[in-house]
Amino acid sequence: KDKKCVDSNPYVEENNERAEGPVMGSVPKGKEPEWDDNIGYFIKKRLRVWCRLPNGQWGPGKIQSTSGDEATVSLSSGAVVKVSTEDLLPANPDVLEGVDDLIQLSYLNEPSVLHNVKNRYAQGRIYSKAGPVLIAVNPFKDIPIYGNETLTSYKQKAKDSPHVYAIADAAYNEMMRDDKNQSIIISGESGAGKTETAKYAMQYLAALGCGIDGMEYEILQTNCILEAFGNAKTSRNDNSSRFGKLIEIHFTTSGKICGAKIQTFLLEKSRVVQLANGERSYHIFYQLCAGAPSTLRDRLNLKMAGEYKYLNQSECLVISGVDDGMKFHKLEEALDIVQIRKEDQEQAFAMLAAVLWLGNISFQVVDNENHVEALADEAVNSVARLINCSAQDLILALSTHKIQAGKDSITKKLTLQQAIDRRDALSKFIYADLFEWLVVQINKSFEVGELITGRSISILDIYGFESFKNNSFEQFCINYANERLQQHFNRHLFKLKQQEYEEDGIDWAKVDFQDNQECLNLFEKKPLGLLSLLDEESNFPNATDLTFAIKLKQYLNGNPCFKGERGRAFGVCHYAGEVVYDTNGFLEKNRDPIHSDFIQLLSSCGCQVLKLASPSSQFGGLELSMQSVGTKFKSQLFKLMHQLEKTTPHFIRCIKPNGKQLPGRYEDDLVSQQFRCCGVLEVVRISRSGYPTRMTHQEFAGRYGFLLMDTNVSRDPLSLSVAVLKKFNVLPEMYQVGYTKVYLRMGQIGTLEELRKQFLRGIVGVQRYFRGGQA
Ligand code: AD9
Ligand code: MG
Repeated sequence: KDKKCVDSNPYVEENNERAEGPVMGSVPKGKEPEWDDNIGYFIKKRLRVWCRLPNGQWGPGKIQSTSGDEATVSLSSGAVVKVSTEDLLPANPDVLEGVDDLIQLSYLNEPSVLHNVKNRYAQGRIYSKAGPVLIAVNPFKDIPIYGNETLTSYKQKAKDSPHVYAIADAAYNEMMRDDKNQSIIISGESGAGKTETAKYAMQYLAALGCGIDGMEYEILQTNCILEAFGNAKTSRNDNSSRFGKLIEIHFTTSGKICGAKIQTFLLEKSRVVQLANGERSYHIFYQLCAGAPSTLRDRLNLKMAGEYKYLNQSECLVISGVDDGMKFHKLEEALDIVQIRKEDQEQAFAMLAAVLWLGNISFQVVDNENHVEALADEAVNSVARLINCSAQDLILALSTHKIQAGKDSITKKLTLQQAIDRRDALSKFIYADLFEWLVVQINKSFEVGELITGRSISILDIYGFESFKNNSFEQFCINYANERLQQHFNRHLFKLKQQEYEEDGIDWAKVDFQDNQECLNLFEKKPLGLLSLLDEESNFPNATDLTFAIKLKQYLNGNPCFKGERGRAFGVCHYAGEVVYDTNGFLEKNRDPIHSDFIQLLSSCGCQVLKLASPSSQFGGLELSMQSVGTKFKSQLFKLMHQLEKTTPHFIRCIKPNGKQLPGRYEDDLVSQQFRCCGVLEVVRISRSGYPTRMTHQEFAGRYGFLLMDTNVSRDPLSLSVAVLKKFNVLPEMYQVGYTKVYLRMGQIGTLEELRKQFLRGIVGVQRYFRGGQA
């Protein structure tokens, strides 16, 4: 086997300094052998270094002297400090200040990468590249880098600096060129800018693919609708998406938008009934209360937001700078544009009002066993009228529980807590169902006639990794989804590339990236994985959140990704760090019961916008209770991953520079933690040390072999390829020869192509190259 090993580091600069810097994460505390050898050089040339300060951050300085493992460093602040050489890392020369792509940096250590992105951010350049990945740092203010003018520059290739437009442009062009579906996968923490970024990507695609009946304009309107019903103010983001979203845009053969499809994931239902202080429920409630015209208010018996318990419980009714009333008018327009009929709109608003009134229903004790009954007041009467049932039926459904025992049914009264839980379950059910209905309606209006394969671009905007002080079932699901997405990212950027090199016998400096398969197994394995055990426990009538936690510890304690914590808690070692979950509420949230009494009630009310109640409903009570929330989410996620596997992915990592949603504030710690979570540095290293051009020996020999004009060379493609590379003096560090392919560094193929062109044109005699080998 003709396997050629080359010098492992081709990036040798003029002054012979080692260019390949250490990669964060692979070497603890920044220690790197070559760096030790280079310190002397840095002293001599008075080059800048990064020095780890006592507070853990990195500051720029220059080494004055070293003795043993200690160095004296003068910091740019003027202070002189003595530090261990382990706390020093090489800094990049000034000429590389603020490069577009982190790959261009000579030294790729953590402070260098952070500094580069920070430097750009300070100049309003919020986008950078890390190899194929776009990094977007949230500016938290309007910057003039969007809109028609910029859009046109990217379209005409007049601009090519990193931008979400450039990513959308690449996706579109690759789709047109390869007839292959594309995806733009946007991830990041809450408030990092995913949804805004997704909107800009859609805006660009709409501009490129405009043509058919203004459909692109209608598609953009969906954002307004989905945000009204699916976004809310949280402590992290005034407009936080509480659901995951995949929007698939379809194009014709000529590249015009011809349809779209939206899929949503895991709407946070609990927000409808329960709010943390300072947070809000879904925007739509406040918009409706503030903006509904008086006739509608009368028909729905609508009050101001502050009068509803579901909304006033968190003491936060408005968002500064947001006019909910005006937003309501925008929403109505958008609903018209996506062709939702006026009567359906009104039905939807009626369901919202019903949910609000449900929250105001109160209960009174009716016997000495503390059983309760709903009060027949304005709240009950309003709900009954809005969902079109009798007040008596509603009171019965809210206050009693019918149990089927053989052919007979027994009616049991409820305690206060049971009744409140049931009422809230009904509210959550109605809201979630309404949300689903809305998505179905939107999809109907964008239905694609005949699908053309390979002509779609999907944009995924999904909640990023979450780790709070108290983590519940929602974080559990969200982080599980992120674990899956991370694997997808790994697969594409690391595994596939690395595997390909290894299979072809290429000398490939292994890159230390975390494979998270083990963590995924912890979630998915049957029967002893988190989700299976949760389902099993959810099916036991007597199980509690505590018995669930005990069971987990009993079966999973040996798993390296699992951490048994005290009491009801357990920990999972995610790729982005360890998260402790509190199992409080897990079983109930996973079961998500909708009681048969409600099913009966709602199915008799004939409301068009509720799935349960619509005539085409395929939901019998049984089917509803079949799948747990966890299992349903898992299969949705599998379907999503399967769909994404079939696309060429483009990744955007959104970064939140501070936790206060403030412009101009860049917190090093927060950013570096996010860089670590999304593997930015590893990506840079892989992309740079890679060989972007690869051709099979057949292709290579077929294309360039004739340039040899030498019949003595063996005719097998591999030998021909080697002969071509030698003959034309391609430097040994610029290529590798694998079992099946030739791998070339950036720029090499251009030189060979030029030779070939000239030869074919006969302008220059090929003989010349036999001697000098220079073009
Ligand atoms: V969450 O996971 O849904 O809670 P996102 O979606 O990551 O979150 P979002 O896109 O909603 O964050 O951005 C948060 C806020 O940052 C926006 O409301 C804007 O005020 C701000 N933002 C984000 N991106 C940009 C931008 N490119 N230009 C200006 C921006 N402001
Ligand atoms: Mg969002």
